[in-house]
Amino acid sequence: MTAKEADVAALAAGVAAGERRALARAITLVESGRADHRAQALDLLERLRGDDSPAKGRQALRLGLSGTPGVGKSTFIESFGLMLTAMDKRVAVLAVDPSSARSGGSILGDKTRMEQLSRDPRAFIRPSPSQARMGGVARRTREAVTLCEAAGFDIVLIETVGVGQSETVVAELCDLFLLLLAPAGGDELQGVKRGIMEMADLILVNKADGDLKPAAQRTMAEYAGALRLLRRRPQDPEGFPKAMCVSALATEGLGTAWTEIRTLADWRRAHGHWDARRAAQASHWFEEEVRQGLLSALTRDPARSRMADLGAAVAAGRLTPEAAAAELLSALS
Ligand SMILES: Nc1nc2c(ncn2[C@@H]2O[C@H](COP(=O)(O)OP(=O)(O)O)[C@@H](O)[C@H]2O)c(=O)[nH]1
Ligand SMILES: [Mg+2]
Repeated sequence: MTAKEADVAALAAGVAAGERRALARAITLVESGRADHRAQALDLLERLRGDDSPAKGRQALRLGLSGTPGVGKSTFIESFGLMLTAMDKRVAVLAVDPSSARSGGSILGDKTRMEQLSRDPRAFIRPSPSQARMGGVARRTREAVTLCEAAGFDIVLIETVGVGQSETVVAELCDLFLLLLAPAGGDELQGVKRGIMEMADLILVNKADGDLKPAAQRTMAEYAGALRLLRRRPQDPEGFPKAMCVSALATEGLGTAWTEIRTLADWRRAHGHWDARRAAQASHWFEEEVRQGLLSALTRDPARSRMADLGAAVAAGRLTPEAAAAELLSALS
């Protein structure tokens, strides 16, 4: 065993033992763009899946959580997370944040709203990686989810800011998708895109407290109506997807939300939908890796210089664009 392999083996042991520092280092490793780190990251993930790893077969409940800025995601994660850790559950929080390149990571800035949870020894909060592009962030987040699972976390919360594209990505990472909404006037219903409604397993109308309570209840009723109009999905038992009211601030409705989540998760496990979804997600990420790998191969030699030569030939009229593309692609495959 080389020194590097021994390092990775030690890291795998640390992750499998549930050590938070080892987990943080492992996530940093999978997020790295360096080729040697990538090889180590793949080695690490393989070791954790291996027959002799204590982490083999561990599964967390992966919960996606989406909502526009200000609806109360951070406040919800704090309250909901603390409720779960008080039940002796271990909770990890990750983020897919398409805007983090500019803001420097949403969760990091929000740690003030997750003050207690971030100090809780049963919790692990990881800010979203900065700089990388959307696709890249999501691919590495999937690996981070896997690492949290291997570290024995019971629940992995994957937060995203609702901007359309990121929900689709998070839906490919989670077992259940929660959509957090704020109380609003009737015409706001159109503000949530149909495609996002169709992804939701549970719609939580937050801020159902004080003066906002009646508006929250109206909003909830409107969404419950809208959900009934959607096409029935095979992965849902009677009554799902569901809309309900919560207050993250007053910690109301969170226990009920947890019960609904477990009911749905148990039903899907019992009826084969859980495994089927994970299998479909694995295929999706395989294809995504291939696509991204091919795109990045185009930015490196020999493909890059071949592309430049062929591009010049096309510009000079010596080759048609189609013939040049076919030539490049056949060299790649
Ligand atoms: N009244 C009320 N305010 C809330 C609730 N949850 C969050 N807020 C407030 O809404 C604002 C945005 O919350 P935050 O958690 O940062 O939202 P995020 O941008 O989705 O992460 C803050 O001022 C919170 O105090 C709630 O349940 N009730
Ligand atoms: Mg926030």
